[in-house]
Amino acid sequence: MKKFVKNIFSRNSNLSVEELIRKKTFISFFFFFLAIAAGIGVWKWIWRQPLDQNMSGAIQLPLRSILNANEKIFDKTLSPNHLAKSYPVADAAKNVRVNGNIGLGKNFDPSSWRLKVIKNDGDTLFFTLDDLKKLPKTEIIFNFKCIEGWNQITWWGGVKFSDFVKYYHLENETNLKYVGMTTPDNEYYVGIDMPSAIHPQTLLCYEMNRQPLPMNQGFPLRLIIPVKYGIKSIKRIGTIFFSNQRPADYWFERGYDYFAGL
Ligand SMILES: Nc1nc2c(c(=O)[nH]1)N[C@H]1C(S)=C(S)[C@@H](COP(=O)(O)O)O[C@H]1N2
Ligand SMILES: [Mo]
Repeated sequence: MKKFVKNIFSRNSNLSVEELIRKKTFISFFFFFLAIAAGIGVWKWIWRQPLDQNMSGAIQLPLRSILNANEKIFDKTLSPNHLAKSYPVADAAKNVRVNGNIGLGKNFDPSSWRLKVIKNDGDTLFFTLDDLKKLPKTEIIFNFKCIEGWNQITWWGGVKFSDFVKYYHLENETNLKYVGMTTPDNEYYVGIDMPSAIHPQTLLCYEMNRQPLPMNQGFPLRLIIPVKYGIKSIKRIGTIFFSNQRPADYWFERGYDYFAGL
């Protein structure tokens, strides 16, 4: 044993082939376990760190700083400035996946639904689905991507958010930095940066596969925002508001990236 320890620290040229093999094997394993221990150490350290209280309060500060760094790189380079790829009708899924159902409670009364838009002068506007259908209709077939890892090519129709705000002269509102949207029961809510909201592919959507939105897809109106992950495509919009502060965001509060850009 003493000899073996001595061999570890002696020059390779003084060792027999067998001793050299034993030495190298030992050193490899030593660093292998050291790397594992370091990994576990860093992992434990992260979990002991304080939460990002002034942000979401949901994840440890070191993890939040990594998300913030990513955000600096990708926020400006990706989402608002590019078009998501579109596909032919033949590629669109017939059986469209239903994922989240938060905010799609059973107590919903379609006949009393109105889209509520809170203006920044304090005025509130209300729209029926027919009001929205009178505006120019835009369709998009794109690859819908969920942060959980699945994706699906799907076909949607509605009015561009940018057309909607133009038509109803919401310029004072779109000069602000963010749009907030919530379900009628306020159970699900998203915040969207304005460049992504007025992106030409962002729709207030009322059709799927040329049919009215099914209930579980957010009837009567959902957001379709192809430059973001699915978490931002809120189903069943009740209220829209505008702000320079980041509106509350359901998945941000649970530790996800605020922008969720693609
Ligand atoms: N109201 C509401 N909207 C929602 C969700 C939800 O749980 N509730 N889930 C989001 C997530 S995580 C995804 S991936 C998409 C899924 O849309 P789909 O059900 O049409 O596939 O909706 C988003 N919009
Ligand atoms: Mo998702």
